[in-house]
Amino acid sequence: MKIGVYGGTFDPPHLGHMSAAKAAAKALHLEELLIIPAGIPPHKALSGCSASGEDRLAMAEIMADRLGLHIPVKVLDIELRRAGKSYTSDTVRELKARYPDDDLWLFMGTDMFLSFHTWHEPEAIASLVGLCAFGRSEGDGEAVFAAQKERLEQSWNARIVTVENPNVVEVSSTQIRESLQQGESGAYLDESVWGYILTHHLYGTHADLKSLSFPELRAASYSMVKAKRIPHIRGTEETAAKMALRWGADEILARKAAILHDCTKYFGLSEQLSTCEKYDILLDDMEKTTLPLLHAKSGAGIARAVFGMPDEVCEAIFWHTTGKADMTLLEKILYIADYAEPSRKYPWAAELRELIDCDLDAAVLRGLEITIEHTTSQHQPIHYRTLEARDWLLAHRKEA
Ligand code: DGI
Ligand code: FE
Ligand code: FE
Repeated sequence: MKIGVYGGTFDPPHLGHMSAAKAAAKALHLEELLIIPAGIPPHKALSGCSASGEDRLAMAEIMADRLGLHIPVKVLDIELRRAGKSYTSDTVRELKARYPDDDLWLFMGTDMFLSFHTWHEPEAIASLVGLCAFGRSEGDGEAVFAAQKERLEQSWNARIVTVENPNVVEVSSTQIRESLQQGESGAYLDESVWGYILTHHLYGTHADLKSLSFPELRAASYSMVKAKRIPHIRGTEETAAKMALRWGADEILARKAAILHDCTKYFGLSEQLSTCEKYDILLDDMEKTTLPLLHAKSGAGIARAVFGMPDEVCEAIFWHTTGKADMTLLEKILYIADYAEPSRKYPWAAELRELIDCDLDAAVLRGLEITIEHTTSQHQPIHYRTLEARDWLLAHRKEA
């Protein structure tokens, strides 16, 4: 199997890294990519305001997921766990022991490639892996690499591939750290990586999480979830905003509730339970053991305690999975926008999209019935709040 190896400080990972990784993965026809944040880089001192290894690992995980490559992309902490300087030769030996039968290709940018012969044990590296050099600025074509390529091929029999990157993004982590420190927003960063930086106050940023702007709040929420959930969150926000205008609710609150509604969706059971405990959220016995129900509760806790959301928003998030009897307008809007947003591909989504414009209660009722049918077909118990919500609407709703 052909495996790419992308090491770096990733302090922070940025669009230049992502564009290079995509171009190299495509050019080499990789079947897997390993991203390896450096512990103590041998060639440069970490800057004064650099992020911890733990944060760089977390940001690398976000980048890996956001690459959108259709091959496995794994982030390894082998250099972060190793004591002393992070020598690539040690890393490559460790990888070769792990992947003895695979064809490993080490990524490097122009400057690293041109100084390759000065690295620690370059010959050993070249004997174990292929070298994949990519340009870091627009002028870095074949000509820049040619002499060094020939030299390494002749002296050490190195296997070398140079990659043209038509979408090269010319930026460095140093520039990004400086602009973040000066309070500029996250140019050249993936939105979710920027959200991670903001919520963890990295690189001298000091955003007040309780009064984030909309772009900041979106970035913060997206940084907590997998890439594949982001279109759903965007769709829920736009649907909720339109419904707020249609039914006379506060559009700002509808957007805020939608942006944060699934922010804890990927927390595991123990993190869900500890989050609820931390924010004094009481759970019933069924909720304690039913993972899909818990993100609404923990999400409401984080919306209030971390992001300073008003009660109406927190309540809408709190009830967005089960619903409840006698829901407020905002609660109904979030509950049903979550089902009817455009990225939902279920056969019944089209029916809901029509209903949300003409009969809000009928739409919520239909959503509840669909949940009950779906949950029953999965042989899962139905939460009593879901049944109460349906029964309340059956008894009270005004026919349109
Ligand atoms: O978070 P989303 O996927 O966007 O949507 P959601 O918050 O409505 O969660 C849907 C999940 O929750 C789905 O897996 C079904 C589950 N669910 C909803 N109501 C009930 C339920 N599961 C059980 N066991 N009982 C319920 O009443
Ligand atoms: Fe949800
Ligand atoms: Fe959702």
